[in-house]
Amino acid sequence: RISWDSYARYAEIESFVNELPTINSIASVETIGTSFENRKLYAVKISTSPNNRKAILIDANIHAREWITSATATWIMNELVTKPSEYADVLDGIDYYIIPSINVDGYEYSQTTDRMWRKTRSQNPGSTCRGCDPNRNFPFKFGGEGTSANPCTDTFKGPSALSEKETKAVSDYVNGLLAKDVNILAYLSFHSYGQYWLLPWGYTANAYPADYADQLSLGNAALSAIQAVHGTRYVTGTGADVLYGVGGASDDWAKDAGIKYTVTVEMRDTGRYGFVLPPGQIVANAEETMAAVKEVAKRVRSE
Ligand code: 0X9
Ligand code: ZN
Ligand code: ZN
Repeated sequence: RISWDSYARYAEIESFVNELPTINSIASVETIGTSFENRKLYAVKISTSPNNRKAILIDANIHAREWITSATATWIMNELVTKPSEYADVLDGIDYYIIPSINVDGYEYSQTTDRMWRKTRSQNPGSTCRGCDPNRNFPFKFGGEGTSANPCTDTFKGPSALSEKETKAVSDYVNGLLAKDVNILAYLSFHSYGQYWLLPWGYTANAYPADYADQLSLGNAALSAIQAVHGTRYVTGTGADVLYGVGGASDDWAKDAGIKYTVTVEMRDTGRYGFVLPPGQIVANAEETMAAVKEVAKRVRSE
């Protein structure tokens, strides 16, 4: 079992997700692929009804060093699976598809060798530098703003879109759900840090989808919900207006694929500890994130 008073190793995350269906049959686990170093990649579905309903998809840990994101994803799973009646307002009418860690090789490397590792761990032909930035490796605006062609940089886009087994697994999984008519209305990509609720479009500044008013209204509702829990203040706006333009990111790719609400959630903090968020903040961060998820569920349910 994971305790959420420290950051779990990937082996613990694996045994945790595989245990969930034995705790409550509302959870089911699927292996969605394997990593470059052959670790299994998982998605957990949490659903209180056999009818194919509206769905929210969550991914975490695209970036290796952003440990709080997988800790939060597993905490959310645990709450929903062990206390479903407490979370009736989250579970009613909505199915959850949660990927607890995408960049598992990078995550383990950041645990054992280099705490600040960000990328995957794949080998780049002709270079001794490893990995590419999975959040520059998706097919939408691949190679655009904020991306690098140099394998030795932290924003290396990779040799081609979906060159990484990990991004390919996510893309295949999401496309597979959409092909099965799973009605994914929201896609939350968990990152850290900065306390931002980033909306599309993120590939360039001053670009807004036609439904931006809806995006912003959900963003503002999420901000209030987050602040109500522990007073934590987030900022919302497009990824490119608030931070910087990024091509090949998962958020814009999901929006382009037709998912209405796509958000990059940059969790705690604003820089005091940065990526090295003390484990004592895991639960508080997860609680306020759950409040935001509840707000998203409320919105999605009425769409
Ligand atoms: O640079 C990123 O990939 C994200 N920030 S992080 O510090 N977690 O690396 C922000 C991506 C926001 N999305 C877009 N701008 N498309
Ligand atoms: Zn990130
Ligand atoms: Zn609390």
